Amino acid sequence: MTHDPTADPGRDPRLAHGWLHTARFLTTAPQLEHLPALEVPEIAFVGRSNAGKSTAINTLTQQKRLAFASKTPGRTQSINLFSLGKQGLTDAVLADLPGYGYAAVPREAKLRWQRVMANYLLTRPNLVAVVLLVDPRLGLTELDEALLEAIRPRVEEGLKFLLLLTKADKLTRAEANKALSIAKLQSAGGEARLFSALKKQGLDEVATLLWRWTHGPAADGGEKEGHGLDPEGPGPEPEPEPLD
Ligand SMILES: Nc1nc2c(ncn2[C@@H]2O[C@H](COP(=O)(O)OP(=O)(O)OP(=O)(O)O)[C@@H](O)[C@H]2O)c(=O)[nH]1
Ligand SMILES: [Mg+2]
Repeated sequence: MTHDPTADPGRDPRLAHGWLHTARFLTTAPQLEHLPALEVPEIAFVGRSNAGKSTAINTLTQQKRLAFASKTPGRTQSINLFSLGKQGLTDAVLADLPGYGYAAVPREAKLRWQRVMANYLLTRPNLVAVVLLVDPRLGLTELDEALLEAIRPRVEEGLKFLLLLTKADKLTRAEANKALSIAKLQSAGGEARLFSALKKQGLDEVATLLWRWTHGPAADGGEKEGHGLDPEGPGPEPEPEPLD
């Protein structure tokens, strides 16, 4: 099958999983200005702390400890990039972002992280897609809504968007269906899917979608000039403590 020249990882989940399995750590960036300028398409995994971002990345790439997942909220504290691509050739990048909304984080750090993340989502030139992970038992929180509002103009300009309902294993079938219908309305122009790392639910759909997003006609992220990470300059960046 893998030798079939017509084989398309955008449709064949086995091929998409093979591609995702090539994921390897690229770099970690405590601040935006530490992110390397990249030409390949990038997909960001965002959401509140503990939503399951790192676990989703590990599950999708079939690697146990690629991204740091933990019961302790706030585990991911920097932007971590992972390269994808066969034969060592990077054709896409996944970004695992620190979660937001973790109550124990001081207000100052929270505000700073919100600013960093908004900057990242609005200005990262090679960003082609955003996966917003939401625990359907909590629904969209105020911060999720704010993030959606912030990226809406970019979604209208072609940024791909997926509202991923995580930990679907915690819901009954009826609850899951209801959560999915609500999420479809909330995703405003984007996609919505149920996902469970535990039950391996939704993996095929998400894997093929990630491939199509990074290999489709609009996968170059549009503007390629400059790094464009922070048009207003880095500004004062205080203490390097946890971002979320
Ligand atoms: N039942 C269940 N638990 C999950 C699932 N996905 C993640 N979890 C659990 O949720 C907790 C948080 O997962 P993480 O992947 O670390 O969450 P995160 O969004 O990366 O969190 P931060 O890095 O703090 O932003 C861990 O205890 C995971 O085992 C799932 O699909 N089902
Ligand atoms: Mg994490």
